[in-house]
Amino acid sequence: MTKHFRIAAGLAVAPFALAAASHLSAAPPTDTMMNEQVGSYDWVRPQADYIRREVMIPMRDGKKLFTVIVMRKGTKDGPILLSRTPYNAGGMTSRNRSQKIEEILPIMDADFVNDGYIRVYQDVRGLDGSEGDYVMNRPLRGPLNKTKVDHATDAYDTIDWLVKNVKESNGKVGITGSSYLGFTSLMALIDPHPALKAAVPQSPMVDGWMGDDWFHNGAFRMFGFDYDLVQTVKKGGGAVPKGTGDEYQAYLEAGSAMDYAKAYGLLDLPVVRKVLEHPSYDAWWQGQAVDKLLGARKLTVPTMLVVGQWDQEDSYGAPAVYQALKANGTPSEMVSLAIGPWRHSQVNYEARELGPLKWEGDTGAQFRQRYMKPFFDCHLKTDAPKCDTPPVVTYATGENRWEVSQSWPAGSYTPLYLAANYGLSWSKPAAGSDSYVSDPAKPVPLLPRPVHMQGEEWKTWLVHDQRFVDGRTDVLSYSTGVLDRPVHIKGAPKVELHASTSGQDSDYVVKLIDVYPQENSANPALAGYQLGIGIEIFRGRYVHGFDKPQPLEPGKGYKFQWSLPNVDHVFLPGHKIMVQVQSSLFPLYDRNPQSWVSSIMEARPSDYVKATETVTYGGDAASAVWLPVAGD
Ligand code: PG9
Repeated sequence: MTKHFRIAAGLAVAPFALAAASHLSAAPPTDTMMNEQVGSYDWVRPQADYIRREVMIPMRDGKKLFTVIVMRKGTKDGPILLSRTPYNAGGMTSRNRSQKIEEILPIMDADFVNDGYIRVYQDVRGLDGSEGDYVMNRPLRGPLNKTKVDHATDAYDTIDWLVKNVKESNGKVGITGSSYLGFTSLMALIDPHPALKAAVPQSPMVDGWMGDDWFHNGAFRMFGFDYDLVQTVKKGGGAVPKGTGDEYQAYLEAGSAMDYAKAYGLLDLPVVRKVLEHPSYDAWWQGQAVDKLLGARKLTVPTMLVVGQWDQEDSYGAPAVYQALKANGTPSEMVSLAIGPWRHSQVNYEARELGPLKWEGDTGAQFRQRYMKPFFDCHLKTDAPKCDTPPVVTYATGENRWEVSQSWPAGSYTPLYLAANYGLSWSKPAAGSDSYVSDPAKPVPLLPRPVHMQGEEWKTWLVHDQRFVDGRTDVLSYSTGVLDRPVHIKGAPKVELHASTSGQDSDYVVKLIDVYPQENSANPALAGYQLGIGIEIFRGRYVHGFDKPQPLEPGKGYKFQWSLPNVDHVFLPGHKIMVQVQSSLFPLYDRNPQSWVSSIMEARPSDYVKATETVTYGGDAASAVWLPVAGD
C-alpha cells in the first residue's frame, strides 16, 4: 500500500475507529466466530419524511389482512386513499427502500400524499401477508360463494377499521387501482361502508369471459395460464416454463388449451381447471359479471370509471359498468367515464407516448391532476371544493386533445360498408363476396414472429403496425380512398359481418385501422403506418348466444355482430380507413379447430381442419363496421 494511500486510509479509518469506539465500548466484544446474522432491520430511518405502518386488520371471519399505511410526516385530518391488491402491498410501498415518500410509492401517489392524503395498500385475502383462502377474482357472496366473506365485506371491514384506528384521518375514504385493483374497487361499491365516499376503478376486470383477461367473445386467451402460475402457486410459481423461444411456435406445438395445460403440468391448479371446465358463458361466468352485479343495484358511491383505449387486457370492463349504470338511471353526478390514450394501467404511469404515437405531454399526469384528484378532493377533503366532474372525458387521438362529452357513445352510428375490389363505402354497395382459406396450422400471428408476450411487446401490441400481415392470403383488407375530411369517432365501433364457412365453426377477427399517409417527413416512422384503432375477435359457435354454442352449418350465411373497444379517435384528412378480416390471432387466442367439437379446450390434433371463409358485402348481406361518428 503506497505511503499516500496508507495515510489516506489511516485518515479514513481514524474517524470510523473513533466513531466505532464510542459505540463499540457499549457493546459486548465481538468474537470472530459469533453468528453474524441479525434478526431484523428497520429500513425506515428516523430521517424519513414519512410514516409507514404495517398492520393486520381483522375481518369479520377473524382472518387478518396485511395492510400498509403511509403518509407524509405531519399529516392530519387527511382523506384515506385505499387500494386492495393481489400484487404485494409490502412491495408496492417500499420501492427503492427510500427515505422519501415519493420514492417508495407508485408514481401516481405523489400528488395525493403531498396534499395531505393517507395512502393505504392491502394484500387481498389469502395472498402475500394476508391470512385466509385465495380465490381468483373471489365471487360475491351468494350462489357462487357460500362463505360469509368476499371483496365487498373485506373492503367494508377494512374501511371500518381504518376510520376508527388511523388517528390522522378525516374519516373519509376513497378507493382506486387498476385491473385487479380496479375489480376490488368495484366490489367495494356493493353494500359499501358509509365512510367510502368515492371510487376510481381503472381498467377493472369486470367480465372475464366477455372481454376482460380470460376470453373475448368466447375465444380463450391461453397466456392466462401464465398469470395463474404466477398468482396461485406458493413455491415455484412464475411464467409457464416454455423457454425464451417464439411463443407462436410453443403454443402451436402444444395444441389445444387442455394439451398445453397437460404439457406444462397446470391441471393441478384449481383456477386452470375452472377455466377449462367453463368454456362457454354459463351461470358461473355470468354470476361473476360485475357490470351485471352493479347494474342490478343503486350506486351510492360517486364513481369515475377509467380505461385506456389501447388496453390490451381489460378494455371491456369500465365501459360495460358505465353502460350498465346509465341503463339503470344512475345520474352523471354518481358515475362518470374517462378514456385515455393508454395501454393497460398506463394512467398511473408516465404517458407521453405509446409505441410510435406521441401525445401533447404526459397524459397520465394530466388526467390524474385535472380530473382524478379533483374528483377525489371534492368528495373526500374536509372543506372540500365544489365537484365539477365531467360526465365523460376522453382524449381525441389524432388531434391529441382532451375533450368533454355529456354522454357516451358521443357519435351517431354510421355504416362503413365492405365493398367490391376491397373497398369501403359509406353507401350500400352492390352485392358480392370475397373468400380466404383459414388454416389452423398457419394461424395469423398477433405480432411479427418471434412472438414474446411476456415483455414490452405485450404492452404495445395493439398499436403495432399491421403491415406485417401484408401479403397473407388469409387476411382480407378493405380500405377507403384518401380522406378529404376528418372522421371523428367517439364510442365502440360495431361489427356486422355476414359470412359463411365450409367448416362447422370459425373465429372472425376484425381490425379497424388508421392508415397514415405514405410520406411523413415529420415522423418517418409513421409513413404508411397501419395503426390498429380496434381489434376484436368473435367465436362463431356463439352466434345464437354466448351460453349456447352451436355448430355452424357449412356454406350457410350468418350475421355475426360484436363490438370493438371504445375509442375517441380522429381519422385525419390524408389518411385512409381500413378494415381487415381474418380468422385467427395467435397465440393470443387459442385456435378454432373449425370442425365441430363440444369444447375447443379439448380439441384433438385431428379436429383442426382448413376451412374456406366467405365474407359477403352489399345487397341483403351487407357487411359493415358501424362507426360512432361525432358531428364535430
Ligand atoms: N389484467 C390483470 C388481471 C386482472 C384480473 C384477473 C386476472 C388478471 C391485472 O393487470 O391485474
